[in-house]
Amino acid sequence: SQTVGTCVENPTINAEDIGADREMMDDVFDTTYREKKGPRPPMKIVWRNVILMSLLHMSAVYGVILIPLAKPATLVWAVLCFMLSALGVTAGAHRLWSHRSYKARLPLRMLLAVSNTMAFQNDIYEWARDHRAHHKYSETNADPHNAMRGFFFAHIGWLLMRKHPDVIEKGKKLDLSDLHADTVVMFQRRHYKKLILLMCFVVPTVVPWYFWGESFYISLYVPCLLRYALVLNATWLVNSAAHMYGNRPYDKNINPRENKLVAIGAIGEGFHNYHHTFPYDYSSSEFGIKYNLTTCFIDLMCYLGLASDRKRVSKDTIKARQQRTGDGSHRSG
Ligand code: ST9
Ligand code: ZN
Ligand code: ZN
Repeated sequence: SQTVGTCVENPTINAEDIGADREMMDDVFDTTYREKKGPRPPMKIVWRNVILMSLLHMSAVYGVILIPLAKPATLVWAVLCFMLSALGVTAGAHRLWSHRSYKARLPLRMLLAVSNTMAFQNDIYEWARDHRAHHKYSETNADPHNAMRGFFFAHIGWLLMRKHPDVIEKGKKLDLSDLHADTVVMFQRRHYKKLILLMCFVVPTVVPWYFWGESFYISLYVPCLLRYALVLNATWLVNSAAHMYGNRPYDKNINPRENKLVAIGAIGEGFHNYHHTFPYDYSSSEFGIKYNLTTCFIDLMCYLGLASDRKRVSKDTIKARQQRTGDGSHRSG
């Protein structure tokens, strides 16, 4: 098959591998990009973020201690909030808005934006902009959570300091026209502060306290703060652990790996060697719904007529790629 676009320099990647017939292509790894020479600019720590993240994680530990005192309904609610916020990130910010791996009708986009706001991981626009940079300039200084800077930086460190200037310079050249054209994305961005206050903090806390008389502190520390910290860390593990530990059956030349534990915690987002090799696959994995609640959710939405155009990589393309560039650890299921 023919060699295309940014991959001209890499003869092992072909048109099917990158889904070259897509409308949005700025999540494809740019093999021509070279890290700039010279010393890294000084690290500028943002102490406000260090303090807030420390407080959040201390509150989460307190939340764990309170779990045995919580009412069963509160625990069910906490799990529901976890699932909703997680789907807002995986099915929403990630597979829909960053990669355009399927299409979603307005009611589903609204639901995903509400769930995404509950996850408070920056607005969808900013998340997708950073994420496209992460794929296109993967593991260079233009990747916001460049895993070459170590586990801590890739996990949380990148949110505690100013961005590397290369992130902003290369990020400004990304095609984000589809996000600008999405009224749901732009509405969420415009009203983000008010909306996170409501969806990430007020709703998770007030529901158990008001509807079944849970104590205010348990409502605040378990479904709100502990749940928020857990969703954040499950997400960050994709950037840290899944860029370091696991096999590389599809491309041994890149660092992202297949990590089943991360996949379970991140509801289907741990098959990261596959995902960086074929970023447009709506399942983010070769194996469909296996360990992949997000794929189950998108399939259900399709069944209900709220989603369509799920993009999938053909078995032949996967096989050819895995034989050409894989590390030999590929299994068929
Ligand atoms: C959070 C995000 O946690 C997590 C994302 C994880 C991604 C995971 C991906 C893995 C795959 C998916 C798996 C999902 C699994 C889910 C599992 C669920 C169970 N391009 O940022 P600023 C420009 S957030 C172009 O302030 P600083 C732009 O003009 C947690 N331009 O830079 C921008 O202005 P504007 C909660 C860019 O000053 C301006 O620069 N949130 C780009 O260096 C300034 O931008 C926090 O903790 C770009 N890429 O500050 C807040 N970037 O935006 C953390 C920037 O107006 N953030 N520009 O257009 C901050 O405080 C700051 O961003 C900072 C950097 C201090 C980190
Ligand atoms: Zn990655
Ligand atoms: Zn991705």
